Amino acid sequence: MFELPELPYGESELEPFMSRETLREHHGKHHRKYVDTLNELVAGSPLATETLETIIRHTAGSADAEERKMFNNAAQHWNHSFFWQSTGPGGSGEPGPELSALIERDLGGLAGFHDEFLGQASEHFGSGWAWLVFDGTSLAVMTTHDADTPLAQGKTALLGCDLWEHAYYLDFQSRRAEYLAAWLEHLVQWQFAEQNLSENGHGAHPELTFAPDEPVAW
Ligand code: MN3
Repeated sequence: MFELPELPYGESELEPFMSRETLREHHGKHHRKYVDTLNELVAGSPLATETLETIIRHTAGSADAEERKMFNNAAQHWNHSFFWQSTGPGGSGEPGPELSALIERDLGGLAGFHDEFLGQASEHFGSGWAWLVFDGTSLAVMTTHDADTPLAQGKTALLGCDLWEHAYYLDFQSRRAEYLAAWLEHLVQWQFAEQNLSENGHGAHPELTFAPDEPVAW
């Protein structure tokens, strides 16, 4: 059984940038629903004992309607778990030297990263996610639609931010750019990005990190 990971901080600790009400809805209801639905869908299926990452890779791009549902819920579980770790109190500031050097080389420094991230994420049409990724050679900013995830595209995610309206509507109404600016300036956990780069950034694919019956690592 997959489980909803606990938030690595208290529900009020991201205020005023992300409210307790938002986290209660977003983590406690939206994310929980993806986990519950995923468990229902995999029960009794050949994928029941597989890891989350294997389920995502196996069902990505499937034409089968049941597998599409499984992909959507598995990827949303993965994306949200990743988002909670990308986000935290006392965030932003500057990444360490290795990641800073890559950001300088590939994105024109932290200001360039902010511009690119804010631009792509603001303009992304509809629901989805914004990411900082490493493709084995260089860093890039990208967005994915709906539940889609860099994991399914063979890219290493370093940071991820939820662009679904449920992520910001209670705090910012429809002002997505304000939500993104607050996230970039106050909540980004560069240590998490560095950890992802050092653990997964040197190969083409991130390694499998947890099995269904193990406690979720994040
Ligand atoms: Mn969400």
